[in-house]
Amino acid sequence: MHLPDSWLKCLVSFLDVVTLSSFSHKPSTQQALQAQDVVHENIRPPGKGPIFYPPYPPEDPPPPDVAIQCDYSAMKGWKNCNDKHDRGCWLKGPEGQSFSIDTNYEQDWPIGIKRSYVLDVSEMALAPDGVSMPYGKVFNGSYPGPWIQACWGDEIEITVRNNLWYNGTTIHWHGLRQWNTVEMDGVNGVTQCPIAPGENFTYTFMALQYGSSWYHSHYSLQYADGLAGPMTIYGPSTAPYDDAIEPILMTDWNHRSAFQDWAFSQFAPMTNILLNGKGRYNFVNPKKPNLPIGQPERYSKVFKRYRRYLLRLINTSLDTTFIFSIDGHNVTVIGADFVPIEPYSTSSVLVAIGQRYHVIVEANPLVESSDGNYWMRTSPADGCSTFPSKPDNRTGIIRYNAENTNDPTSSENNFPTACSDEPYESLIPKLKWTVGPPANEEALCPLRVRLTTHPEKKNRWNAYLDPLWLNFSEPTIFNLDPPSGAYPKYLDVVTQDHQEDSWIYLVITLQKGPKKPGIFQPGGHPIHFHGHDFALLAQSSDPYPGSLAEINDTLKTNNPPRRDVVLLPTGGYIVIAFKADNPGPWLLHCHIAWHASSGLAFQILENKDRMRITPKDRKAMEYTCAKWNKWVGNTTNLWNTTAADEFQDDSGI
Ligand SMILES: *[C@@H]1O[C@H](CO)[C@@H](O)[C@H](O)[C@H]1NC(C)=O
Ligand SMILES: *[C@@H]1O[C@H](CO)[C@@H](O)[C@H](O)[C@H]1NC(C)=O
Ligand SMILES: *[C@@H]1O[C@H](CO)[C@@H](O)[C@H](O)[C@H]1NC(C)=O
Ligand SMILES: *[C@@H]1O[C@H](CO)[C@@H](O)[C@H](O)[C@H]1NC(C)=O
Ligand SMILES: *[C@@H]1O[C@H](CO)[C@@H](O)[C@H](O)[C@H]1NC(C)=O
Ligand SMILES: *[C@@H]1O[C@H](CO)[C@@H](O)[C@H](O)[C@H]1NC(C)=O
Ligand SMILES: *[C@@H]1O[C@H](CO)[C@@H](O)[C@H](O)[C@H]1NC(C)=O
Ligand SMILES: *[C@@H]1O[C@H](CO)[C@@H](O)[C@H](O)[C@H]1NC(C)=O
Ligand SMILES: *[C@@H]1O[C@H](CO)[C@@H](O)[C@H](O)[C@H]1NC(C)=O
Ligand SMILES: *[C@@H]1O[C@H](CO)[C@@H](O)[C@H](O)[C@H]1NC(C)=O
Ligand SMILES: [Cu+2]
Repeated sequence: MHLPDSWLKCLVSFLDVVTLSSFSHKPSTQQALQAQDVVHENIRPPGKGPIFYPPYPPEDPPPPDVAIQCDYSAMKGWKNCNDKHDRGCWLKGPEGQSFSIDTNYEQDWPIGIKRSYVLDVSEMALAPDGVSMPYGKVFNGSYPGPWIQACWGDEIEITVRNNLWYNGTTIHWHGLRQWNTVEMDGVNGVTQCPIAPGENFTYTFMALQYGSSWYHSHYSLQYADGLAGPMTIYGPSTAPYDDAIEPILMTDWNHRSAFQDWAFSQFAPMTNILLNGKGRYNFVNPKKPNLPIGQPERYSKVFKRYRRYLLRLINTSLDTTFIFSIDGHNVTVIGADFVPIEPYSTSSVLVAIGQRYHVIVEANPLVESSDGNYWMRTSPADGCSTFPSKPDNRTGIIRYNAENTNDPTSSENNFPTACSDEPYESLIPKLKWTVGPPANEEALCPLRVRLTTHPEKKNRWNAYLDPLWLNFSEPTIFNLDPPSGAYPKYLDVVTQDHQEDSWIYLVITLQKGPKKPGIFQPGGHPIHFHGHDFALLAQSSDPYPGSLAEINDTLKTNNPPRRDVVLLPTGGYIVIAFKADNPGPWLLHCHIAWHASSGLAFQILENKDRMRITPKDRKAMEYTCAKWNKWVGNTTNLWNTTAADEFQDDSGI
C-alpha cells in the first residue's frame, strides 16, 4: 500500500486515545434497569395502566391478524393521549407527567410488555413480478417477511430458526440502537457466529426508539434474495394524521440469486422495482429482448377524500436509490430513519438504501386527475441505479375511485432527480442535540473510501486499512484482545475508548475513481452505522480540504440532521459525530449490497471494557459458534465446493 507520510501518521494517531468530556445528557442507566426489571417480570395487572390500539390500523374493528395493542398496564394511573388531533402525545400520567414527542427518548421511555416472535428462514422459489427466481430466501414463506410490530418501551424477543440448506444466517434489526445489547445486533463475524442450518438463536432487545424500519439478514448477499421484512415501533409523531397504512417496502429486484451474480461478476444490473413484494415486469431489456414479461400486479391503496394518511417508506434496495412521489400530491415529511423531525412539505422524497421516511399525505389532490386515481411512483435517482434502461416508475396506485380499476392517467409531479439526500436544511430533529468538540484527535484523519484491486480478490472497496474480510468463526465480540495486540488489517477494527459523555467524530471521504468494468460507482454511497443515531455535521460534494480546521466554521453542531444512513456524495465527504455511550463492536458499512460484499465497511470497537454480556447470552453465543464450526467443518454441507476456505467468497456481510 502506498500512502503519503501524513496519512501514515494519521493511521497511527487514529489508534491514540484522547478523552474529553462535553456532553451532559447522560442516559439514566438506573431508570433503564428498573424498566427492564418490570418488563422481565411481565406483569399485567388488569385494568391498571392503559391498553389500546396504536394508530394502525384504520379499520374498526381492526383485523386481528395484523393489529397489536400497546399494553402499558404496568403504568398505573396513566392514560393514552394519542389521537388524530394530537399525535404528539403518547401517554399522560396521574400527576401531569407525560411521554410525548418532546420526551428525550434516549433517557426515558414508558414501561411496555415483552413481545415474543418466531421467524423461520427458508428457501423458496419466488416470482413477485411474475418471473420466477428459483433461489429465493424468505422469512416465514413470504416476501417481504412478516411485519414485526411493537410499542415504545416494549421488550422484543425474536427467535430466528435457520432452515436454509447451504447458508448460515444472522438477522439485523436495522437502525435500532441496541443500547447496551450489542450482542443482539445480528452481524455475523462481528457480534456473533452465523446460525447454522437446523439451529436457532433468540434476539432480545428493548424498543427505545419509535418509527419504522426493517430487519434483514446480514449474512453475505442473503437479503438481496428476499430476507427482508418491515418493523414498526409505535409512538408519537410531529404532525397530526387520521389513519396509518402498513409500511411500504421499496426495492429493486433481480431474476437471479445475488450469490450467482456475485460469483459471476461481483455485480449485476437490476431488472425491476417492487413495492411490498409486488411488481409488474414489462420493460424490454434492449440487450435481452426475449426475457419473459411477468404478470401485471401493482401495489394499490384506497384513500378517502380529506383524510390524512401516514405512510411509512422503507428502502430495502440492493443498489438502487429511489425517488418516491404521488402524482398530484405533496407529502409532509415527519420522520427520517428513527428520528422525528420538524414537518416539511415536498413533492418527492429521495430514499437511499436503508433509509426510512415517515410522511403524511393529505387525501386532497393539488391537481385533479380525470379518473380520480393517481400513480404512486418510484423513480431511480440519476446515477444511483444500474437498470439497463429506465424501468417503469409507475409502481403503485392511490385510488379515490375504487370502482375504476383501470390504470390511472395522472401525470407526474415536477421534482429534481439528482442522487442526493433530502435537503440538509429540511432535516431538523424535533429532539435537539448540541454536538460538543471531538474527543478523538484522529477526527483530523479522513477515512478514505476507494476502489482497490486485490490480486486474487478482484475489485474491492476499501474504507480503512483493507477491504473488510470477516471470519465467521471468530466474531470480534469474542476476540477483544487479539493475540499480537493488533487486529489483522482485513478486520478493519478502529478502537475507541472514551468517556460515555464524549463525542467521536468521523470524516469519510470519497474520491472520484476511474471507471472500472464490473463495478458500480454510484453518485453516492448510503453509509450505515450500527448502534447509534449519528449527527451529520457536514455533507458536501466538494473535495475534502485535508483537515477539519479548514471546514471547522461550516460544521453544524447546533441540532444538525441525525439518522443512521446517509449518502456520501461522490467526490465529496461527510463529517459525522456520535456519542460514546454504547459499548461494543459496531459495523459501519455501505448499504449497497455489492459494495458491502466487496469490503466497503469497517468496525468501531467502542469502549470494549464497558461491554456487559449476561452469562445466559454468552452461553447461547458460544453454542451458536460451536454448532456453526461443526456445520462448516463438514464439507458435504457446503454449496458447490469441497473446501471451507473457498466457501466464503465475500466480506461476509
Ligand atoms: C412464523 O412462522 C412460525 C411457524 O409457522 C410461527 O409460529 C410464527 O408465529 C410466525 N411468525 C410471525 C411473526 O408471523
Ligand atoms: C449461500 O447459498 C447460496 C445458494 O443459495 C450459495 O450459492 C452460496 O455459495 C452460499 N454461500 C455461503 C457463504 O454460504
Ligand atoms: C431452538 O433450539 C433448541 C435446541 O437447540 C430447541 O430446544 C428449541 O425448541 C428451539 N426453539 C425454537 C423456537 O424452535
Ligand atoms: C433506495 O435507495 C437506493 C440507493 O441509495 C436508490 O437508488 C433508490 O432510488 C431508493 N429507492 C427509493 C424508492 O427511494
Ligand atoms: C409542494 O412541494 C413543493 C416542494 O417540493 C413546494 O414548493 C410547494 O409549495 C408545495 N405545495 C404545497 C401546496 O404545499
Ligand atoms: C417516469 O417514467 C416516465 C415514462 O417512462 C419518464 O418520462 C419520466 O422521466 C420518469 N420519471 C423520472 C423521475 O425518472
Ligand atoms: C477463522 O477463525 C478460526 C477459529 O478461530 C480459525 O481456525 C481460522 O484459521 C480463521 N480463519 C482465517 C482465514 O483466519
Ligand atoms: C473549531 O472551532 C471551535 C470553536 O468554534 C474550536 O473550539 C475548535 O478548537 C476548532 N477546532 C479545530 C480543529 O480547529
Ligand atoms: C456431514 O454432513 C452430511 C450431510 O448433512 C451428513 O450426512 C454427515 O453425517 C455429516 N458428517 C459428519 C461427520 O457429521
Ligand atoms: C458449480 O461450480 C461449477 C464449476 O465451478 C459451475 O460450472 C456451476 O455453475 C456451479 N453451480 C452453481 C449452481 O453455482
Ligand atoms: Cu457503496
